[in-house]
Amino acid sequence: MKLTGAEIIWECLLREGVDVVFGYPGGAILPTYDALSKYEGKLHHVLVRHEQGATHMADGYARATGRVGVAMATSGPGATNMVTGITTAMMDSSPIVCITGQVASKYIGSDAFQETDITGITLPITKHNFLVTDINNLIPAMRKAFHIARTGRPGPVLVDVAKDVQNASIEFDYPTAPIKLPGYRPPAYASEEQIERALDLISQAKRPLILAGHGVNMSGAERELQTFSERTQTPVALTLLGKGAMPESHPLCLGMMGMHGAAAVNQAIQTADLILAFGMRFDDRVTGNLNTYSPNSRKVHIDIDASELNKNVRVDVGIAGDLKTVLDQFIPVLPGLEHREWIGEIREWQEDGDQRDILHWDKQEGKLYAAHAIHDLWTATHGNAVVVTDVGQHQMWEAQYYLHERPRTLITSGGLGTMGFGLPAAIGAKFGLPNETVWAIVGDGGFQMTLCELATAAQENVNVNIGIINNGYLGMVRQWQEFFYENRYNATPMLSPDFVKLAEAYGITGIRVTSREEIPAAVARAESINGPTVVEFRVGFQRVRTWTT
Ligand SMILES: Cc1ncc(C[n+]2csc(CCOP(=O)(O)OP(=O)(O)O)c2C)c(N)n1
Ligand SMILES: [Mg+2]
Repeated sequence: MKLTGAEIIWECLLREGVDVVFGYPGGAILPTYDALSKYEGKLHHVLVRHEQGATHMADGYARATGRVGVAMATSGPGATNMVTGITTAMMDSSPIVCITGQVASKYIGSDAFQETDITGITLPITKHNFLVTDINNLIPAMRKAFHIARTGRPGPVLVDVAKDVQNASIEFDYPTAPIKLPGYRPPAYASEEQIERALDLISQAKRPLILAGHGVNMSGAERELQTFSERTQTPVALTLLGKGAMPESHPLCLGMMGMHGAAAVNQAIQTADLILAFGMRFDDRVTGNLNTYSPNSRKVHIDIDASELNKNVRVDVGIAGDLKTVLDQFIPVLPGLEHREWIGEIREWQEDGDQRDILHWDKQEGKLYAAHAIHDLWTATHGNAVVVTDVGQHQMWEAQYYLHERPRTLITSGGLGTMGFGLPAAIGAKFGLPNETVWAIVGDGGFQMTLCELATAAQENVNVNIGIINNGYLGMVRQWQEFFYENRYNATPMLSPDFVKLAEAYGITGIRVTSREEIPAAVARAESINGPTVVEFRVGFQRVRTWTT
């Protein structure tokens, strides 16, 4: 049967298991939008309000489900509006496929209306990209895009399809053979020698520590991690994106490391004699000064991306492989160990530090603070919600005060730190996980960057709860001004609209919370409404706990 390029795009999406596409139309992608009528009922298209939102929704969907998220846009400004979302996905290894229309192939290079070289622009921010100017290349490009996005170290892939290709027709013959790409062979296993060398270090260690990152969640290695930790009695520290890799209620789970991590966890890293880094990449927010980072430890690093090994931190054993596969290789040969003294030492540091102190010392003032809001949201949701954050202090308070028991229940922009991520990513997450309670936790600043997506949430009646932590400031920046710029608050006090009225303008219920007592009822009310809800938490300004080296 002959199909147009436009129809082939949708056929390929269906064959890749895509059930929702987040997008925005325009001239160069219009043939594809026109063909959408044929696919009604098979696949849902969500009309976003800005193409950045489409990419964050695809990203949120991907992080929530482990499946590939899909965003679609037109050429030129539509495509360039995707750049921030693509970079966000790239930095956090999130598998998305972005499909953009391009001007007709004969106009490419002529500065045609809405022409931009989006494959050139996105070269450094995609795992791979394709420009399709011949309909015979369309099916291979679509199949390769999904294969590349989801295999190995996942990441964003862009397919730019010229308008004449969307209009052309060919016989639709969808290949079933597995995709082979020369030079692309994601590593899977550890060698026996690597396992033996690592086992030697594990048996000798007195103060071992596992650093668990995003890779644990992405490769689905939570059970293997827990078995490894319990068998060898090795405590586990989490990166921000590693939250959920191990239940935070588990006695061997210490919580978050790094700049906004717990002091005891960072002290454990500095004191350890063996670091086992699983699916993490020694980001500077985790290590601080590399010259003084964990100076007395031997190091074993397992990561799917060989280029991460010895990139920031030199390691004794570097294993390029899929974390779940490699941990499965270790488990049958792991010795049963005890590290009572070491664990006892860490417990003492934890008691000294009492990371939840803010909840006690300012309680008397009767004021509402962000830490209260997040802590009480954690209690009210029984720690069981999928939380999608924006970027800033509220993000770090979430990481400190909302304890996660399950993988993929914290979705946050770690690597790029993209303000404006929270609301659209939460909408995407809810599409992926319709049966989960989803909370977006956003700041007054970041929310205003993408709040146009409230209209998307309203039009689609997405059941997402939006908690705005309104401290009247670009709080995280103000905090840096306090630390390093002698309290000169240039460009950080921020006026906001009346968020309750704003929600109402979109036909969304808005709830205002000004005291701690109101939180449980507000959360219950928001969750009882089948559709989007905005809860504004009016909080006093506070500094978020920070660790400096
Ligand atoms: C797109 C973008 N622009 C600027 C920044 C720098 N930045 C990081 S946190 C922050 C303040 C965020 O303010 P708000 O959203 O109110 O959250 P709060 O820190 O107050 O909780 C800024 C401006 C950023 N991360 N992303
Ligand atoms: Mg703020």
